[in-house]
Amino acid sequence: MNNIDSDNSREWAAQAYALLKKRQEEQKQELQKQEEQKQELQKQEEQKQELIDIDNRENIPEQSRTIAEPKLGEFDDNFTWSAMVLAAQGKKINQISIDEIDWLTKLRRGLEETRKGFVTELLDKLGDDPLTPESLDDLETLLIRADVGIDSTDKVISSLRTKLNEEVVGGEAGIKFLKKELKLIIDKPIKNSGTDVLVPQKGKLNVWLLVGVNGVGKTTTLGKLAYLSSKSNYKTLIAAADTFRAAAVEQLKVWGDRSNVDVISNQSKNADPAAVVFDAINSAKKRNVDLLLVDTAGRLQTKNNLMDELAKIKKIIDKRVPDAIVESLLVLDASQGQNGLKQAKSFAKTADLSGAIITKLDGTSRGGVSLAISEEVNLPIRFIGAGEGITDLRPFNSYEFVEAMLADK
Ligand SMILES: Nc1nc2c(ncn2[C@@H]2O[C@H](COP(=O)(O)OP(=O)(O)O)[C@@H](O)[C@H]2O)c(=O)[nH]1
Ligand SMILES: [Mg+2]
Repeated sequence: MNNIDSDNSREWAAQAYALLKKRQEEQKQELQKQEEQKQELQKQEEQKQELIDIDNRENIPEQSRTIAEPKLGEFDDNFTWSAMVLAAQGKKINQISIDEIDWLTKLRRGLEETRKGFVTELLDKLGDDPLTPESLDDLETLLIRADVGIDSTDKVISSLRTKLNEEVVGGEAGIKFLKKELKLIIDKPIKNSGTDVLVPQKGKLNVWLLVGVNGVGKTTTLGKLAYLSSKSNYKTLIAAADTFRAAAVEQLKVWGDRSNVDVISNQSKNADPAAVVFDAINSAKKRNVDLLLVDTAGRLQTKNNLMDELAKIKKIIDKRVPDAIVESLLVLDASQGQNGLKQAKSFAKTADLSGAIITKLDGTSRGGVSLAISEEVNLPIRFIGAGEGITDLRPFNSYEFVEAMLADK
């Protein structure tokens, strides 16, 4: 951002805040009005039917499956920073939503640990002085410590070195240059894929397989994706193809319930995952589903089986819906750092991946691993998760990610 400290952008943020506040107030009043009307109607109904059966009335499903939408917080540094990140991407004041502000606030907070041993120290070291070869050595150490990976670090440092040979680079300009270089690294596989943001294609069946080792957050991510997808009006279905863990189906059903998405499963012990996918595809075709999300097992100790299983699932999809658009998304836990990178490399060898989803960016100091995944495994990052809540997942935006990772407060 080139205008981060200018009065203009603070003024801009203040105006955006005022507008959101007003909108929130109006929504509240509208909801209240609706509630009053509903109560009035109910009262009239009750008066009409004196014989109303109280028990039955209690059985009417509550409409309270709604997820708590994010609320507008204080007009503070978080808001201002988030608003400025949006402004720098060309958003107009009236295009900003509380959802976006809430997410950016979460992302920046989530990356605090990654940032702590990094930007703060870097800024301390650089101060306002121009960059020197020694400060590049420091930067190199910091990047490696933040799990950015050797290859990405080398790339960034050598670009900086070239720049230093040509001109004097001040501390602030150095950070700006660094952000640009990091963004280039993350953007490369995204550009190569030809798709900036992954969304289901309308008029076709899109099948997204979530793969990865146990505990990285596949099922949780799938739940969040189901919510995002159905909220965006894609007809969505879930296939519970992790038949290995008994609790996996129940866990998925809870997520499905929250986002009003059906779950296709097979309760019998050791059911064949490919058979579950088979059933789910039939069901998806019948219902004209846009997006079928497939949860898979992730036990590492029997890795060959796991890969065979994935291959079998893919074969079924190819056979049953040859024109389906299939995405194999590797889910990675950012807090596992270099270990996650190793997993990614091993999966990439055998599982024919098309993208990555990075989870648990909240509270880890290893958020930099996202760069290593882009550079060393060449996978486009499609979504990132920063929390256990249903709204804590968003399509990946490299600009926002790098800004959050290197935010200077
Ligand atoms: N803090 C945090 N926890 C997460 C996130 N995603 C998943 N988890 C937690 O990680 C644990 C394992 O998740 P699960 O979805 O069951 O992983 P799976 O074995 O890959 O399906 C659960 O306790 C989740 O709540 C995230 O983005 N942030
Ligand atoms: Mg799971």
